[in-house]
Amino acid sequence: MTFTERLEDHASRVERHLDEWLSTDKLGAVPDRLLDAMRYGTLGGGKRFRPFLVIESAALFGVPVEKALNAGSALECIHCYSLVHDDLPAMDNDDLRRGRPTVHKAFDDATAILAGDTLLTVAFEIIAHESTHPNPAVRAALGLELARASGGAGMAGGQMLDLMAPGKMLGEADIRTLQAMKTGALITYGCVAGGILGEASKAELAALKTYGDALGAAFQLADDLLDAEGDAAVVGKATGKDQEAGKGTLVSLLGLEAAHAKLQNLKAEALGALAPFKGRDAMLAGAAEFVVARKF
Ligand code: GRG
Repeated sequence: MTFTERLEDHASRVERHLDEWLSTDKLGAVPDRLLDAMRYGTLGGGKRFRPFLVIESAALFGVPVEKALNAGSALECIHCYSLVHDDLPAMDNDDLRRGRPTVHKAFDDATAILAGDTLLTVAFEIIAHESTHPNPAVRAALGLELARASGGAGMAGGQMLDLMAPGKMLGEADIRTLQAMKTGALITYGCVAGGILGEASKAELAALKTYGDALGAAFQLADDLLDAEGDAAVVGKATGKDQEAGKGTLVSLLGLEAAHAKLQNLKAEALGALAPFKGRDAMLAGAAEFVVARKF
């Protein structure tokens, strides 16, 4: 199976799993409107790249796909919550997401806030459920790392730094820190979570973290390059949405050529970190190639 086929195959399994979890059967008496908004913001779109990382990192240790679906779906709930909140008028104020109206446009702002809040809590409900792993210590480790990745020193903190960025002269180290928190932390978590599920050794977990950190940085840089080059093609210079908003990106700081070179270096770093898994790392290596080559 090629990388793309595997990505799509896992995405359909994650979709079905999320469809099952986001129901009153699993969650209890969630009001219809809230559940509808949560389902709207989560189902029917997205590459499901983060669950892919959980599933494939776990597979390194012989964990079958179905045993990684809870952790992968929990991570996707956090990702979808972040998108729902990021799209709100108080943040990025976007009308479209995944090719259709954002949750606050399809419902209303208050419902979108609650849908995001509830997806965040559902993630931890899924992790804590005994079907995630028979060993409670493994479930606790998954929950602890997920809280760290998504919280104040992770994604939410990175979003705060991003909101404070306009008007500041951020240097390369500041931008890397911001992006590692805002975007990278969940990607790194995806890789480390697979190792936790597979009861990997400390050295193996460290290798997965190094791989995830480089992959996350590459993911954000590729996103910034797409943003810049989409507009650059029209106006002849890098003026993407984030740059118009006054947010520093590595592309605006370094220029297109150096940013492309950095992207290649990050890919090499990610691939290098997979050395301990030689012979069984094809899908994670494919993920690094995919991130660097992606056009959407
Ligand atoms: C609101 C707490 C809070 C955090 C928001 C995720 C995020 C933090 C902001 C999104 C801003 C953004 C567009 C960043 C670029 C990288 C990114 C996260 C892209 C979207 O992820 P994909 O490409 O999306 O995996 P799909 O739709 O495939 O799931």
